[in-house]
Amino acid sequence: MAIDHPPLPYPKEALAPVISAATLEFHWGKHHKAYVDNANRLLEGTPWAEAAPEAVMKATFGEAAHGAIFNNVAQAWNHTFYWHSLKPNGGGRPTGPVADLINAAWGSYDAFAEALKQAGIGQFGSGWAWLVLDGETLKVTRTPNAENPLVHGQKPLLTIDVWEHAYYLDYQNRRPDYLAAVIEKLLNWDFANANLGR
Ligand code: MN3
Repeated sequence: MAIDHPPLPYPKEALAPVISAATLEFHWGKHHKAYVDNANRLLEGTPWAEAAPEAVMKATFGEAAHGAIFNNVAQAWNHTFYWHSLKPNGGGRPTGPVADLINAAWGSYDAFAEALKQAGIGQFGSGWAWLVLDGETLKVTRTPNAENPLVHGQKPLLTIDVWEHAYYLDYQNRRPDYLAAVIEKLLNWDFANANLGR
């Protein structure tokens, strides 16, 4: 199964001013595309050439000999998931079943939002902040580099990219400001509910 580079689910200008068209032009058009191209090149001729990306991630995670395959396949997956984790005029309080699970886990939306922001701030260097389903409970987690919660048996519901290329053109070094704005204005709760699947 070739790894694909799907179009953004909205126009490049649609997330401004939180995330500019220039950031999406580079982030989706160059960074994400490079991961997809590298993943397909690296997978060619391996036992995983026809495998689903989730299966490739689980098979190669933590295997030093397959580090490049894991990194590029996971980065391709993570970026597609990230684009869908955002939407124009999103953010703020969740709706649907995920709202009840957030209240059960954190007591309030505000406590959840702060936990997600702190996960992104606390990820030293490159990585991701996630909302995941772990068993029957929602958790906020963070992963370094390309790592994806699927390899730990968790189900991703939403993610925020905290690599510098995600925010540097718009926020320079102000990662907390980027996180706050994305959480307040862009998170796609419809996508979170669809991933929750209940
Ligand atoms: Mn990125």
